[in-house]
Amino acid sequence: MSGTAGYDAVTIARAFSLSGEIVSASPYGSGHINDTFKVDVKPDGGPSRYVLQRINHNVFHRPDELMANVERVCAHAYAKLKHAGVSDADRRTLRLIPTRTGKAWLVDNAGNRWRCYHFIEGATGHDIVRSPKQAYAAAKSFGAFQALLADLPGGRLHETIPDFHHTPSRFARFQQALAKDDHGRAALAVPEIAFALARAHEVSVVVDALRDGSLPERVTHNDTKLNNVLLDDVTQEGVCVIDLDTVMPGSVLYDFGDLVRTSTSPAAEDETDLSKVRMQLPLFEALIKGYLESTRVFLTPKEKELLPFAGKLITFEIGLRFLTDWLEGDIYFKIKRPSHNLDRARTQFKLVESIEAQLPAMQALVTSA
Ligand code: ADP
Ligand code: GN1
Ligand code: MG
Repeated sequence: MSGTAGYDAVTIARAFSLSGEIVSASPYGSGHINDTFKVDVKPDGGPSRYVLQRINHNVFHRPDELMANVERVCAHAYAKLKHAGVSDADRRTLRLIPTRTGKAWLVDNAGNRWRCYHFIEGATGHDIVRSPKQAYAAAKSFGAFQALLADLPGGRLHETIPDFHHTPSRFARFQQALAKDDHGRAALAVPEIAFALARAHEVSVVVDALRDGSLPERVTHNDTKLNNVLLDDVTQEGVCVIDLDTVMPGSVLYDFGDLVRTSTSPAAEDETDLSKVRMQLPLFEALIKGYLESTRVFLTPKEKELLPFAGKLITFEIGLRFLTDWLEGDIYFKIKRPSHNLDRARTQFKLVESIEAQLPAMQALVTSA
């Protein structure tokens, strides 16, 4: 089963400790991985809505480890915000709603794993960046999230998807998919494949540096696209970082890079008019300003220096993943049309080109920041 249609979300929601009688549950958001529902309840002195999610177990093979991570991350972030006297800590971090039997998550009769979060009110995740103010706010929030988790106790987090940002492994998988060409699609993507193959030499910069210790491993979010931080509807300030499934050990560079990918172009991730796709320098400048505001205290000189390159690297990596998924027959990302993954790959590669053309200017901005 794929998509949200086949699930009885109301029945599932009844198993969680919600504040009142459930009125409805409807598909929500634009994520590519999990099935998300907004659950409305008749409030009985408590909240009037919640977020219910089915964890995609084809993508996350160890939901138990994933949920152990999420519980630790939420608890630590909430406790720190409370301790710091943040007045609206309830809105600043995700909080899990337990099941009626006190569990953090639920397994249904078909083996699906479900969890429930409180709903962050008055804030929105944006698919397309609208202003430098939004870019600044998103980068500041993800930087603050990294700072918040720098002292997470309890040892290393589980790797919920092994080698998630191991760009050379992503490249190898692309090469395998290309060699097999199981769906006979390679002939339809000749320029995109050539574009990818021409950039093989750059894919290992970050993983090599992590391995030789010249870049530090930190607790990172790993999926920092713009719509994974909710911005206040009135002030546009960052309110809450969401989508915690890939919080695990990694490099801050992939986090910053994904902000460049998703918060500097005026076009959607799947825009088919490629003339609209470009990296806009004022938005990059806003990202740098917001990100350094939260991370300046801990970022090493090498991390800082690689921030522009990180934007290029992850945009290439995600483009490669879309292209691979297309070659493999669309088995990973949710799609809404047959060419969706190829369209997404084209958009990413166009953005890579735009970043490549502006790397010196981006580097100059970082140096002077
Ligand atoms: P996916 O992994 O599929 O991207 P997300 O966890 O990002 O799933 O959730 C999908 C969408 O649901 C988000 O982009 C956001 O719009 C919305 N959402 C998720 N959690 C909350 C929450 N606690 N409060 C309000 N909206 C939320
Ligand atoms: C997925 O879950 P979502 O939609 O926030 C993907 C990211 C990709 C992104 C591309 C677990 O993110 O890695 O960058 O799509 N998440 C996973 O939009 O694979
Ligand atoms: Mg998401």
